[in-house]
Order: sequence, then C-alpha cells, then structure tokens
Amino acid sequence: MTPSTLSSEHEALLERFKDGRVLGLARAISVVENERAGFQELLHTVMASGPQAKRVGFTGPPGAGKSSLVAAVATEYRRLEEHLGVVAVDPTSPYSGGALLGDRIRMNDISMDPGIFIRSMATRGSLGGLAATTKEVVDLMDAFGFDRVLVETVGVGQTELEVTAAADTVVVVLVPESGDAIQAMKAGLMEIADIFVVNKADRPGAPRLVKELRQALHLRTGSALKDIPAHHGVDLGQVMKKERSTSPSAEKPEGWSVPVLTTNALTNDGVETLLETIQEHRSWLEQGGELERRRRARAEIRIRDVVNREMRRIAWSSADARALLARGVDDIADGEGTPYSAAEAILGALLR
Ligand SMILES: Nc1nc2c(ncn2[C@@H]2O[C@H](COP(=O)(O)OP(=O)(O)OP(=O)(O)O)[C@@H](O)[C@H]2O)c(=O)[nH]1
Ligand SMILES: [Mg+2]
Repeated sequence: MTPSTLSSEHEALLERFKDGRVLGLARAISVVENERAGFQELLHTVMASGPQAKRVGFTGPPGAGKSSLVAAVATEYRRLEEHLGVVAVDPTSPYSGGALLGDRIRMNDISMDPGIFIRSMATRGSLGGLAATTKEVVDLMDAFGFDRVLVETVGVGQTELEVTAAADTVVVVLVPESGDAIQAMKAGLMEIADIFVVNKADRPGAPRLVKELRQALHLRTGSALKDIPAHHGVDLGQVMKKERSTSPSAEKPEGWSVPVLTTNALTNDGVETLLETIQEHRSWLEQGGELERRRRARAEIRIRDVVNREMRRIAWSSADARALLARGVDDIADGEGTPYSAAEAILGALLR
C-alpha cells in the first residue's frame, strides 16, 4: 500500500483536496464511505502528516439536542473564524426518518457558510455509535486542514463509547427526560465523558439531574471517601481506587474533574461556557501528555480496524475459503459438522 499506486483519477482528486477545494473533500469522503478501489491508498497519502485538528465528540441519547447543540457550538466557532468539519452519524433505528431530516434542517442554518463542511452518515445497522467508516471520514476532515472537527453520534448503550475512538474531547449530552445519573453510570457514560452537558435546561428536572451527576462523579473519583478514616482496617478510598483500576479510565491521569454544565441549545444559553470548558480541556490534554496518550490509543484502534478489514477481505476473496464455506454449510445441513469445524477448515486452508 504505497502512494505510488494511486490511480490517475485519485491523483486528480488528491490535487483538489490538497488545494483545499471542498469538492475534493466531498469526493474523497464518498470514495472512503463506499470503500471504492484505492480508498486505503488515498487515506494513507492524506494522513501522512498525522492528526492536527481538534476533535470534539458529542454523544448522548436520541433527541437530547445534540444536533442543535453542535449547530450552536459550530456557529460560535465560526464567529471565532475557525474552519470546521462536522460529521453527524444519523441513527438507522426506528427514530431515524424525522431525525435525519431534522439534522439537515437545523444544520442548514450554518451550511451555506464555506468555512464549514457538514457530512451526515448512516450507522450501517449498528444501533447508534459510529458507522464503520466514521473514523476515516473524521481523519479525512482532519487531513483537509480544518481547525476543528465536531462529531455527533447517537447511541444507547455501549456503542456510543466508540466516539472516544474519533474524538480528543468527549461531550456527553443528557436531558432531564433521558433518565437519572444512575442510568448514565450504567450506560458507561461516566467513563467516557470529559464534559457533561445537561441540555434543555429550560425543562423541569434539569437542576436535579445536574445535582445527581455531580454527586455520582464525586463518588466515582473517590474524593467523597478520601477523608473518611480507615475503618476496621478497610480504607474505602483505597477500595474505590482498586475497583477503578480495572476500568480503562483508570489510566487517565489525574487532574481533570469532569464538569457538569447546562445549556439551552435553542437560545444559546450556556454555549459560551461550553466553548470555554472545551478549551480548558484542550489545554489540559496538551499539557499533561494526555493528548499524546489518546492519539496513541486511537492509532492502535485504527491499525486493528485496518488489519481486521483486510483479513476479512483476504479470507473471503480466497476461492478455497469460499469452497470450504459452501461445504461447511452442506455439512451442517447434513448433521455432519458445526460452524466451528467449518471455520477450522477454512482457517487451516488460509494459514497453510
Ligand atoms: N426546549 C428545548 N428543546 C431543545 C433544546 N435543544 C434541542 N431541542 C429540541 O429537541 C429536539 C431534538 O433536537 P436534536 O438537536 O435533533 O436532538 P439530537 O440529539 O440531535 O437527536 P437525534 O440526532 O435524533 O438523536 C428538537 O425538537 C429540538 O428543537 C433545548 O435546549 N431546549
Ligand atoms: Mg442529531
């Protein structure tokens, strides 16, 4: 996979891309999204200079106001003359129809501006989370030279945790209607949030959710327990710490306490504070070495993704493997095999 294998069509595309022409970016995204021949070489070429953009992810339950908030935040960044890429991952779930249209309409307010490029993507089957190629589209936007890339993902449960694989800073957007802090904890949102936003702060229940989230965060960091003297030889603070060390976030360095902010995405209340907080998080990321750590973690995920995809492609483009697949299906139908015996035969042939 070397740049020299770029087709002449992609060479031309690349030229437009490097000239900063939006058409080049749009074409590159569609090549990548559709996994057209040569898309990996194209990505390899544009990603050579490494990540530059500030990436901010917005995630949370359907209807929390993520798109509205992203639009408000983007408008503010444009006022500061930043160039922005926006990737919105639309749900393919039953919520979709209107929501998809809704994203377009609301984001339209800002989409006539040449300093911003918005791309909506489907999630391809998985409920919420990131589409298979979202990370690559974010990489393209980064390589295109945007100062900042905003990524909106919808998720309910584990899939939204994937946003960490695309963003440096993760903003978790909740609303009073989305449940209490315990639910947020169970969904793993405490682990991935760098900033909590309680949106629709105009609705009843917002102050209560803020309070609950703060209490839950306080408990989680063990700071609520660290002043309690060890009792019967058991130091609760230590116990909490030990438990935490089994979770991935335990590797996060100390020094960032997750703030809980409130916004009203329709009136812009709280949006300025959100921008300031994102900036503070950025400084913390850059100063403490955490940005480097996150980029390394992301690089690992991306390498695994590419290898996994290539292995699948290599496996199923092998005529031997396909023949053994067909035979395995017959064997199972005849009661003479299982998926495991078939898989063993296929892997044996591939690795021979
Ligand atoms: N009252 C109130 N309504 C809001 C606020 N923010 C968004 N909304 C409304 O909430 C609805 C959902 O907003 P979206 O921005 O589409 O929410 P979303 O989280 O992007 O939704 P999905 O992408 O479908 O998951 C819309 O009708 C918005 O107008 C807010 O701060 N206050
Ligand atoms: Mg949305």
